[in-house]
Amino acid sequence: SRATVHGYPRQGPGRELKKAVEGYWKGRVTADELHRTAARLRRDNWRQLARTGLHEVPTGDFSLYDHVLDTTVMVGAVPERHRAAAEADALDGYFAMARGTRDVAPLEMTKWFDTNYHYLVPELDPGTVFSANSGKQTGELAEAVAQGHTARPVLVGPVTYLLLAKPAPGAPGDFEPLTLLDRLLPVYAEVLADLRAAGAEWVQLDEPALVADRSPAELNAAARAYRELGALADRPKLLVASYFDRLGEALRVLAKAPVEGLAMDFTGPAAANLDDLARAGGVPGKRLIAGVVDGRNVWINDLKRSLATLVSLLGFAERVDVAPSCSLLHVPLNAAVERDIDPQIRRWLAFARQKAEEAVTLAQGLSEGTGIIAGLLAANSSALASRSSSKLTRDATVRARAAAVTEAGTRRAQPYPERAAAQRAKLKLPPLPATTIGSFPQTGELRAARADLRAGRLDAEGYDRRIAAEIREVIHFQEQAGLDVLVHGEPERSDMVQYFAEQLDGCVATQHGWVQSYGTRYVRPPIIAGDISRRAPMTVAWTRYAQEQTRRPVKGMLTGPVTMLAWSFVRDDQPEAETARQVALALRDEVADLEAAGTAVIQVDEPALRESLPLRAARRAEYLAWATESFRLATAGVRADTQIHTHMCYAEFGDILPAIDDLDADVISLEAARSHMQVADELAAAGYPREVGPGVYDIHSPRVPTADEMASLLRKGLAAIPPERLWVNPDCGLKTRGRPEVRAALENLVAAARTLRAEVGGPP
Ligand code: THG
Ligand code: ZN
Repeated sequence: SRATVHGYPRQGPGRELKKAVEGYWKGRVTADELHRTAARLRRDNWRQLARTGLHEVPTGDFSLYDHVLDTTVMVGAVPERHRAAAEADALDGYFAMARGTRDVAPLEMTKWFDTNYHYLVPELDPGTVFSANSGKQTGELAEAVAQGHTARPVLVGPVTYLLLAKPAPGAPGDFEPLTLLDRLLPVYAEVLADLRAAGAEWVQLDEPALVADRSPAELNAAARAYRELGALADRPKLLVASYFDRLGEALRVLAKAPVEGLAMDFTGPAAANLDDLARAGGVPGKRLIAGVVDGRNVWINDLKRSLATLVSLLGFAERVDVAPSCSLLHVPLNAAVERDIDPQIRRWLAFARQKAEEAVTLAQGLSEGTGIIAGLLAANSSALASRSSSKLTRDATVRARAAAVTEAGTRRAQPYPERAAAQRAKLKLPPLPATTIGSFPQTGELRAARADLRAGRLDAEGYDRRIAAEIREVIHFQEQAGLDVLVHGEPERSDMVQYFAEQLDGCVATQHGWVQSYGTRYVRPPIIAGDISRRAPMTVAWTRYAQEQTRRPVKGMLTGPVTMLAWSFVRDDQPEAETARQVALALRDEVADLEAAGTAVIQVDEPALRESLPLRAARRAEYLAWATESFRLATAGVRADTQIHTHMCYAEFGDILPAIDDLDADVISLEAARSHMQVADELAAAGYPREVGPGVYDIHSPRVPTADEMASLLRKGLAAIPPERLWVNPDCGLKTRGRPEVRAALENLVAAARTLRAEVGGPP
C-alpha cells in the first residue's frame, strides 16, 4: 500500500502565487516571471510531498486561477466572446475568461460542490466544437518527471466537466451540455494518448459530480464515457476519482467500467461507501485509493479507526492505497507554522502537510504492520484523548444551556401580524422604506489602520478614533441621502465571520491559514475548536455609538449561526446541529443586549443558508431543520416591536423557500437585481407573508444604476408584493465598491423609493 494525494494547495507558503498573478495583472510581473514563480511553487510542493513519503505525486492540479477553467482550455471550449483574446495571447485570454475585460464579461463563477472553493462555469452550446490542448498537462508532467518524481496527472473528468457546465448565452433553453459527451470523449482520448506519450503510467479523472443524486440518463452517460475511454488502445491506466460523498448508484457503474482504479471517500457521510462496496462485491482487480483522511477539515485523523477501515477494504480490491478524501486545496498549508495557536489545540490540527503525513503513516501501517508506526499511533491516541477530555472542547455550562433549549424558545412570542403592528407603531417608517445591507466601502485608510493596529504602529485609542469618525461620516451621509433605516457601515470588521469568531470562546484564528476562495482571493476561516460562548457584548458599543449620531433607527448587524459554521472549519466531534445551537445561543445574548441598548432593528445575515445545502436530497431536510432552528433560536427572544431582518445572497432561492419562511424573520433582503426581481414573484407565489427587500442595485458592478431603472424594478416588485411589505435596498453589502459610486447609487435608490411612494399614494 502506498500514499498519495489528489491535489495540493497552490498558493505557496506566503501566497506567492497571488502576488505573482496580481502583479502580472498590474504589469509589474512579466509573463516569464509569473511562469517561473508557478514552476517553483510546483517544484517545492512535489519535493515536499516526495520527502513526506509519497511515491506518486499529482500533476496538473496546479492552476494560475482555476482548474475548471484549465479544463475549458484543455478541451478548447473557449467561449466565442473570448476567442480573439485567447488567440492573440493565451495567458491574457485565460485571465479575460476569468475576470472579463472592459468589453467582455467573464465566465460565471459558482461553488465547487459543497466546498468554499468557486470555479468558473463552462459555457457550452449545441455548436461547441472541442479540440485537444494538452500542453499544460503534458508540460507539468514533464517537469515532475524531470525532477525525478513518479507523477499521476489529475484531470477533471468528462462527465463532471459537462455536468458543471451551463448553456452559453443564446443556447436553446432546454439545451443540456451532457448531450455533447460523444463529441468530448475523442478530445479526452487525445489528451490521454499525449499523457501516455509524455510518460504517465496512471491518469486520474476526477468525477465528483457522480456523488450527487444522478438521473438514470446521467449514470448511463458515465457508463458510456468510461466504456469508451477504457476501450482505447493507446492510453495510460485510468483512475476514476470520486469525493465529497458516497458514490451510491454510480458505484455499480464504475465497478463494471474497464478502468484500472477507483478513488473513494470514506469520511463523514461518505463512510457509507464501505457498506456499499461490500454489497457490490468490491472492485476485484482494481486499484482502490481509499480517502480515509478528511481532506477538507483541519482535524487530525483517528489513525486506529482509519487502519480498521483500510484493513476491511483489503479484501475488496487488488491493491489499496491511502489518500486524503479529496484535494487538499480546501485546507491551509501547514499547521506547524501557527505559532499563536495554543499548543494544546495545535496538536489536534492537521493542515495539508500534516494530512499528507497521515496518509503516509497509514499506508505504512497497512503494508508493514502497525508495529512500525507504534510511536505515531500512541501519540495520535493521546492527542485524540486530550481533545475529547479538554475543558476547551467541553464546557459544562454551555452544554447544559444548549440541552435546555425548548421548541418554545425558538419561536417568537407573538405571531407576525401582531409584531408587524407593533413595529409599525414604533418605527413609523414610510411605505417602501429604504435601507442598505450593512457594510459601506472599506477604504484603503481603514485597512491600513487595521494593519497599523496589528503591527503596533497605532494604539487602540487611535484606531477607535478612526472607526468613530468613519461611523459619523457614514451616518451623516445616509441622513442626507434620505435613507430610512441606517447602518453603521461595519468599518471595524474585516470579515463578517472572522470578526465574531475572534470574540467567541471556543474559536481559534490562524495567522497563515489561507485557503483559496476563487482565483487570487483567499480566506482565513476561523476554527471552531470547542464549545462556544460569548465573553462580552460584541457589537453593542459601536451600534450604540452610531445610534447616538441620529434619530433614525440604526440596524444592529450580526452574522447568523449557519454562516458562522459554513465559513469556518467546524469541529468534527459532535453534530453540526449542536455546534450551531451553541453559536445561536451566543448570538441570542448579543441580540438581547442590542435590544436592551435601544436597537429597534436587528439584522442577522445568513448568506450561506442556501450554499450549505447537502449534495444529496436525502440529507437536506435534516440540514434545513437545524439551520432554521438555530436562526430562530438566535432571534426569537426579542419583544414584538423589535424588528428582525435577515439577508441572503449568491444563490437561487427557489428550492429553499419553505426554509426561508421558517426563519420567521420580519424582513428579508435578497439579491435580485440581476434576475430582474424574479425572487419577488417566487416569494409571492409561495405565499410568503412577511416583508421583503429584493435588491434593486447590483453591487457586483461598478455601474451606478439610474433612479428610473431602480423604479422600474420596484414596479415589478410591487406587482408581487404590496407597498407596506416592500423594502428598497441594494443586493448586498457595499464593502467592495468605491465611495463615489455608492453615494450616487444610494441617492438614486432613495429617489426611486420616493417616486414609487408617490405612485402608491403614500407620504414621500
Ligand atoms: N468571509 C468568509 N468566507 C466567505 C466569504 C466571506 N466565503 C464565501 C465568500 N464570502 C467568498 N468571497 C470572498 C470575497 C473576497 C475575498 C475572499 C473571499 C478577498 N480576500 C482577500 C484577498 O485574498 O486578497 C483577503 C481578505 C483578508 O485580508 O482577510 O478579497 O466574506 N470567511
Ligand atoms: Zn449579501
